[in-house]
Amino acid sequence: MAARKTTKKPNVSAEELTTFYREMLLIRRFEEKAGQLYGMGLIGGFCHLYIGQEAVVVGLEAAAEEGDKRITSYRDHGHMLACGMEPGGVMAELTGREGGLSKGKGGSMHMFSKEKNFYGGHGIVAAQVPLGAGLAFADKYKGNGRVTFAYFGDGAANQGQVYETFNMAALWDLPVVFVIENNQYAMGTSQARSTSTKDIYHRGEAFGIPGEIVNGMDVLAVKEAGEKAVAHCRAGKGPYILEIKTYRYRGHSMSDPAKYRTREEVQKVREQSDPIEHVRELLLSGKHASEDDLKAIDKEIKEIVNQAAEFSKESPEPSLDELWTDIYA
Ligand SMILES: Cc1ncc(C[n+]2csc(CCOP(=O)(O)OP(=O)(O)O)c2C)c(N)n1
Ligand SMILES: [Mg+2]
Repeated sequence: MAARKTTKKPNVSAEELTTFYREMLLIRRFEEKAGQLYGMGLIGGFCHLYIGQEAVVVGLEAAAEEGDKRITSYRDHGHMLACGMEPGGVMAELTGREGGLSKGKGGSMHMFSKEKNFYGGHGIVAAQVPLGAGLAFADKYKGNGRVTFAYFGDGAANQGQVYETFNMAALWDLPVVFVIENNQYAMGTSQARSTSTKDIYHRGEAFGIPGEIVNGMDVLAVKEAGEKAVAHCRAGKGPYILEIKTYRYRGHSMSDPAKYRTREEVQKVREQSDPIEHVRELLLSGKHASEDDLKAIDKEIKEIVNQAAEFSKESPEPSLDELWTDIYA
């Protein structure tokens, strides 16, 4: 686990730091609320929380431009919030209600937004990787200069289809950033038990795809690496791999007893590397914000999340007529 301390002085404005703080906090509070609603029986099925990994998606979104695309796994709520999808629509989808982004018919793992270029939300491990390359292929074909971020986990990185995709993406110089969110665990297996090497991005070398390791607990480091990767893709040089070392604080999903690691391990990361605490410290030590300013932001975010939760409870169940809409048959 990379420590959160940055050695160099951050080259970032107060405004941008505050935005990072706000965006990461929104994801954290949203996920905590989702956890509560799940505990109350208001969310059914699977629910994979993103707590601890917030700096990954917030940093990369800061490197993205209008029209760039993103696609990810089932651990997707943070990605949706970070690209600007409505918290109420996401939460109402979790509770399976009409106001949800998939009209309450998709749930936690299946949401999309054409407007925000968010292509899901995929429950099959690694399935989003070839789909992401397909999105990049379309953009290359159209010559529109867009880049796709294809996110996947350390566990997913052991799937064969990832390497078939690497081959084609490199062969055709596709503008895709492969983002390995290495949170050190798959469903119930640590990376050490399942993966032959400590670092995964090296596997790109076999296909001629460059890549690097990034400290995923430092949003500034993520943004910087993201900009480099995006510039590489936009210059027509083909794919790039970012292996972002991060950590998930909660279980794999809400039903995971997490017996494969100790509470102390989780506590240590929370205390020493928390990505939100990192930005909070930068804001305070740089005198960009006072404790009161941050309290006001906390209050504002809490209000947004409470409203999303209210909406997700009040929105009605989908009508039976909806059973036959949005299907191929
Ligand atoms: C093809 C396939 N195999 C197995 C599963 C069950 N499964 C769901 S998530 C997961 C682990 C994936 O771990 P990782 O890629 O590290 O992502 P993380 O959950 O850590 O974000 C597994 C094995 C699945 N959904 N799809
Ligand atoms: Mg993982």
